[in-house]
Amino acid sequence: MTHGGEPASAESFGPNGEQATEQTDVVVVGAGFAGLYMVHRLRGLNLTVTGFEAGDDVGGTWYWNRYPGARCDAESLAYSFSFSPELEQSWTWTERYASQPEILSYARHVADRFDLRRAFRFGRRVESASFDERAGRWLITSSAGDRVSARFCIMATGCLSVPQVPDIPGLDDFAGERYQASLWPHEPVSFAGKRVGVIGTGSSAIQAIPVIAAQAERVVVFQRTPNFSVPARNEPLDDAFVEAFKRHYREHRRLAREGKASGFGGLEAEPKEQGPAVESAREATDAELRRILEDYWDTGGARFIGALGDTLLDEQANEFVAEFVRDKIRSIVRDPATAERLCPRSHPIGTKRICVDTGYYETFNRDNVELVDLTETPIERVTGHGVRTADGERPLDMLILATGFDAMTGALRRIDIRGRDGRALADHWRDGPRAYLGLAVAGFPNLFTITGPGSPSVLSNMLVSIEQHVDWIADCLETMAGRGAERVEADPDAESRWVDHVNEVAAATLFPQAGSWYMGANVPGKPRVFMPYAAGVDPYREVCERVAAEGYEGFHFA
Ligand code: N01
Repeated sequence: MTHGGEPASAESFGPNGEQATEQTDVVVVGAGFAGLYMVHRLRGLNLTVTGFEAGDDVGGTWYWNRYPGARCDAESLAYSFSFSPELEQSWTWTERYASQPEILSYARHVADRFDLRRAFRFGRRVESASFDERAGRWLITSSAGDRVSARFCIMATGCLSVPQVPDIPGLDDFAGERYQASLWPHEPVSFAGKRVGVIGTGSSAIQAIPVIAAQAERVVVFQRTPNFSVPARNEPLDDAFVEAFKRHYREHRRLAREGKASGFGGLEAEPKEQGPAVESAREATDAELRRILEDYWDTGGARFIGALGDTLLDEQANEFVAEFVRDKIRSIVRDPATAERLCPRSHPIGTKRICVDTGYYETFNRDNVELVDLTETPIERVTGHGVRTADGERPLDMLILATGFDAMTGALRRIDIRGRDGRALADHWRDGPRAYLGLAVAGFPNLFTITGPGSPSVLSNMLVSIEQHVDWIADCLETMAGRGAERVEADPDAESRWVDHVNEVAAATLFPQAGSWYMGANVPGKPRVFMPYAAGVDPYREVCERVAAEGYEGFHFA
């Protein structure tokens, strides 16, 4: 493997006549967990790799999202690589849900341990990738002027990596400190003695607000849509628990791969399947259902949403669970009017990503925290010194935008990706993303997307899905080498059938009822299509394995 490409041969031309200055076997875009493991596997195939990463170091989402309180909502022992038993035995997590700094340290440790950094060029954003039909190669260009010719281009660009900046009048007039949660500075930010405004109440804000409120003079939360949140019950990991868990690590990993223990709460040292307590809310009395929910609430974590097997399928079951959480909010928040404003009513629970918090609702009992309901008093504009809503201006020293991401497709669409005949991916995806298995796109040979749209991705433990995709891609490249094939491309019909299937699965759930980022609804003009594959990681993995076993059904090799 090389970290620099080799000098390009004279044939390496881009479609517009540009010439590559170097060549490599594979370009990998992104040095998050997906890019790191992809490089590791490619190295095992004896392929030369050139990686690009916009950040100055590895870590991806955990490099950028350093806002106060940032931590994972999957349990550390499960949100980690399984490919190396030595790695999983030697690394020690300190908390049930790891904080951002700890996960970033882990990513750095993995990069060092497997010598992955030297594959990457940091601080460079890939700007374009175009397939040169004649040469059968991709030409990849970067913000630093790189022009690399590669046989394969693998996008490890992340599902939530393009921040969404809201179009609020006057935003740029604000004279105080302004931060985007997902682009938090590397230097310490002090909240002491400051009046802090937070716009947004998704997972990021719900994690950050309690931490900021404990330090700031005053916090004003600008809420447009309340979200459902469940307690994390985070705690330090006990040595004896970790030791016992590690003794069974291989079995824990098997259950995770098969979607039987997702790691979204309630992991025990002994491996155990984690199915719903009842398949349907209709199987139990209301009192029994409440006892089940109480038990999941006490254990903590996002697996709460799976306590009843039909929460995301049946409106009545969903409303029962939603009302349970609303009652929790009413019991925690002392001011009844504030509690009601915090109660979500506009979407079924779980159809927007459930949030996992540490003391979020309790924070609204503090004297220094105010909730502004933007449905009652919308933002008129940001001024030089605060935010003006319909009921007046609130003076602020700091404004934090926790306004989400252009999810799933944003990172791919902002690169000018052109396949055969110069066709732009943005055009191919004009009405919503189209991809075969979320791995490959018809008309874009030798291009792979890790955890792309149409795969379980954001509905799963990302580390589990990343490893599955990387392994599948590596196996595919190995098969190609064995067959002497130079090119692999998804068949347009196979792609269409898969897209239809993904849509059918989503249509049978309550997911499409929410204006969520899963649906692209948070980005003006983005097509409303449910983007992840909602059938679960196990059925999905089986499809991918079957496709490979049947000679890569739906793919053309040339
Ligand atoms: O973003 P979001 P996020 N005026 O899109 C509001 C993952 N994640 O960064 O709902 C006022 O959920 C918007 O309001 P509305 C996780 O998958 C994981 O918080 O559009 N408000 C919403 O409240 C998560 O789901 C972890 O009405 C505006 C908020 O901004 C995903 O990332 C931690 C507005 C955006 O919420 C995204 O989470 C953090 C406007 N103009 C993130 N525009 C963990 O692992 C937007 N909003 C725990």
